[in-house]
Amino acid sequence: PQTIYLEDYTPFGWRIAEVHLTFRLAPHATRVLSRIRFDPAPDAPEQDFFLHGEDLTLIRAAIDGAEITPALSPQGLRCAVPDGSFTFETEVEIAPAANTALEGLYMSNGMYCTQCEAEGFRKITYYPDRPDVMATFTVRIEGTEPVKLSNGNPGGSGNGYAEWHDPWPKPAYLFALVAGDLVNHPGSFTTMSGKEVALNIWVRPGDENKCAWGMESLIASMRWDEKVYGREYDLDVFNIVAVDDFNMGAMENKGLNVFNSSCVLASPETSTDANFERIEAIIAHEYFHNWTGNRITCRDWFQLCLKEGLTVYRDSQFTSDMRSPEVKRIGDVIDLRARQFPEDQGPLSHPVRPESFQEINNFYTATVYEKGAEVIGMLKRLVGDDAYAKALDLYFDRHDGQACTIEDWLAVFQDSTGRDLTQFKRWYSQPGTPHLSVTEDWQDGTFTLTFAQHTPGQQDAQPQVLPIAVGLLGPNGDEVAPTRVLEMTETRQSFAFDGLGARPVPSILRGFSAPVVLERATSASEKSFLLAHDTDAFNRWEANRDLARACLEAMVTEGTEPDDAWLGALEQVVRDDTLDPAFRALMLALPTQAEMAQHLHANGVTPDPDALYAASESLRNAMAARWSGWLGDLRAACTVDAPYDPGAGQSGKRALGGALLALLTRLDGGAAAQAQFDAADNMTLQLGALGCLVQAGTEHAALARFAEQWRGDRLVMDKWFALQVAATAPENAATRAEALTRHPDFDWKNPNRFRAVFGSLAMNHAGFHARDGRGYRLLADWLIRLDEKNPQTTARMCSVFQTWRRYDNARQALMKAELERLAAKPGLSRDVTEMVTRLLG
Ligand code: DPP
Ligand code: ZN
Repeated sequence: PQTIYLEDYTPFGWRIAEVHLTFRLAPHATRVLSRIRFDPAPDAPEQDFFLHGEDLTLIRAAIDGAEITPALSPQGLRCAVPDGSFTFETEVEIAPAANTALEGLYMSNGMYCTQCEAEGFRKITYYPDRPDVMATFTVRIEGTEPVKLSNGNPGGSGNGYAEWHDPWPKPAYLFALVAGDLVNHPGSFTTMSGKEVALNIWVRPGDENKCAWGMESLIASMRWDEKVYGREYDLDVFNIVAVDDFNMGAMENKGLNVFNSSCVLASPETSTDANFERIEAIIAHEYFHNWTGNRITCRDWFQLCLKEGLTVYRDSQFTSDMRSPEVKRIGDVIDLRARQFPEDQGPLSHPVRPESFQEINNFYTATVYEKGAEVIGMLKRLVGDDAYAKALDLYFDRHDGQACTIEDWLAVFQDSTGRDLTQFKRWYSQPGTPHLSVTEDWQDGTFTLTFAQHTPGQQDAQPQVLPIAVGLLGPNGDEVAPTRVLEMTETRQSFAFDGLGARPVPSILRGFSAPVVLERATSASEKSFLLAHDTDAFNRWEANRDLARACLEAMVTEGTEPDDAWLGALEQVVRDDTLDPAFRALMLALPTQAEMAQHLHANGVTPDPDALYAASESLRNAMAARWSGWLGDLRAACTVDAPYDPGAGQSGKRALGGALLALLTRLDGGAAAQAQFDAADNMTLQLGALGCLVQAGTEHAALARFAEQWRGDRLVMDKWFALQVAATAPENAATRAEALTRHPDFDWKNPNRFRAVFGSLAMNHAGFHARDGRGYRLLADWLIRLDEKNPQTTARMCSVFQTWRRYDNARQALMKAELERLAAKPGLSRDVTEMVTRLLG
């Protein structure tokens, strides 16, 4: 496969004012007619006329009305064109019903839909399919489907046709078309300047009762973006469509967002609190893209973080405002460590702005998205909130309607703050997770912290700009120096705090102010002190997490008993009614076995998945036994006596109650869980109880009843598939996953269902890493099979092998053999070829 390089960028030789498209829909033979006016671009280098096009049957092509015979290749079309402006017309035929890759125009349950990001539009018609070519689109859809949607505002419609016009110039990746037998959940929003916008969530008949939350979240997002960023919506309508077969979470097509149904449909009976929160966040994310992504887009795909890092950052601000900022921050850091750290520290490591790729779909990663958002958070911490707000105003003013680069983004900050961001820019170009070590010194009332940074595995890494938020606590636990952001720019750098009466205890990297690994040799007693007293909620949680990791590490490597002192300190927090229940639930959650494997590996210890599983079980049993006196009462106190509400208040209580139930189950063999399961009137309680029963091994009847109750609900059945693989004992995981692949409802071509089984297998750490290699083999068998239908989802799932070099030689050999078996498969997709090559490289 060909490698594309950032440094090879050249602008397209023509400009497009307007695109006219006509679709004559038919499942196996859809005709797409396009008429495009091309004008020479004044500053572009001279070049051949080339349009992308893949899997298209060309019926006819013409320039200024005269038919031509262009040269065709599997990548596109080339032909001679006149010197000045000209009109280019094509008619192509495509087969959406045969499109299982779910890129371009495809069908899901009889409904037509599209996914064009990143390079799907070239599977619809011949076009310069690159984000820096922006044009207005006029679209006519002909077909018998009752609902026919595209971007922009509705135009004429009548018997068998509908027209749409999008007045905002956009790149082709934001094109969308949907047609089918759909029903809508309507809403409306009045913008800050008094414009009325019609809102709709379009779903399959039967799903109408699952749209209210999505609509509420959309309206909240629109209001928030006006209030916080001053951004107003710019069309007469905003449509969202739910699609069952979708590779990603959702897509921000202009005025017509398309969502994986799992990321928009919600009802209390069928969705958990976590689902509700995630839906709220994704609706916001896609809506926020209207400005950060659509009005201002990316020059090329290397700049993906320009829109994604910023939009993830914006959606995290939104969630913090809607819920608890502390809880959101802790959740984000858990997620960053679980998904981005392994990527950054393994063979898939790449900069936030990659410099080369073979298949861009492989770079929709946690590094581009989540580390990209961390970089924005650091920038804001460094320049301050007011300067950030000013810079964003300038960004929108200066670049509206343009396709931009990271250089443009940073120039806005440089120009509006006067700050030199040359060194800061390394965050976009240097891969790897920096490690930050710290030593301290105390003399004559002055406390000095000396930091050193280095990035393991990256020989060429230059020192990064690190905003290190630090506060100091006095011996009695009072804060003696409030949070101050230290700006570290050197490899080694000291910062002094003077005028102190007694040696303080430092609270370092508050709020996780930079995405680094903090290496600090602190005593357990100091961590317990921070756990008890830190005024920074994140660091309080972090102290607990450190203690939990240390405890599990000692249990695994030295065979010690669980740490009494820590459990005592943790108990205080968990039972402290003045604290947010959601925070207490997070404190109660142990590091996952995968997190422990990462931690041990960083400490030079080869992780043994079986030993990690055993230690985590025995720690949980010890917690349950030790706290048996109050677990039941505290759980009872978490009961919600009000109609279901997915907001932070109730869901925090249910989260704590659920964590306590999991411990109680270790004492009562599942009696309380069974009772909760039987009485549950919402999915959070029902699924939480079922998970406990699976863990206890007493789930048989409940699983059957659950399946009976929810047979007709695809999204709930995904949970049924996922839970039994994720929560079962490791020795059963692969067997169970394998058995589920033979279940009549295992529709493996549906990405959600495939991920339900195999994503969950990978999450069952000791089960996936079964010593005999069954887990690896089963997954590889299915990846080989799925690649023929859906390369994108297959490639995405390959990343579960990214940590393969952490494990013992025997497991490494087994994983390597499976990767080599995948690599050797004839006809392997470009997507998976690139992934496997990088994994093995
Ligand atoms: N651009 C999309 C998103 O992140 C990709 N699925 O929202
Ligand atoms: Zn996005």
